[in-house]
Amino acid sequence: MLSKILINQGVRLSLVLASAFAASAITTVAQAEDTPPAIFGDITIGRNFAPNPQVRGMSGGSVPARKVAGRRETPTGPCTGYFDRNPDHTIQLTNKFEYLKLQIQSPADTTLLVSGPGGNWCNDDFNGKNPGIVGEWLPGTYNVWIGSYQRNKYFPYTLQITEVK
Ligand SMILES: [Ca+2]
Repeated sequence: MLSKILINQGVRLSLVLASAFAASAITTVAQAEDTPPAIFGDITIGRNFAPNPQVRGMSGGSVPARKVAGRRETPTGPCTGYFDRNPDHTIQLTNKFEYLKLQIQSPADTTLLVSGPGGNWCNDDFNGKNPGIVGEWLPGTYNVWIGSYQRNKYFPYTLQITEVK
């Protein structure tokens, strides 16, 4: 996890440097950029939440997904790839949702495990190579892991939650 955080800071630093460079070249560029989503951020949502929460992170780790999940297969998909031992995010739902969609966007092929009230759910390729989970969610705390296919290979991703079908 520590190495993932350090990599993230490196990525962020290079982005800051790149945008500073661009700003000096094009002086009219507005400085009021949107605040980027938190890295390894946690999410708390309740009824009628808005906007759709978004957090970032780095996928992967050294532990096979099936060991973290305690199984190879779940109703939402296979437990594949490698995770950290500790979750990348926690999500708190203050009420039940009849429908929520949690989706990952990454340039790499990533995997997903969500563990919370009612069980463990894995997924691999929900939308292209990006994993996601949709369905009914009970209130409570969920731990979320994002995995990579190769051990100790880290890839940037964005996690988003929406009620939009
Ligand atoms: Ca995948």
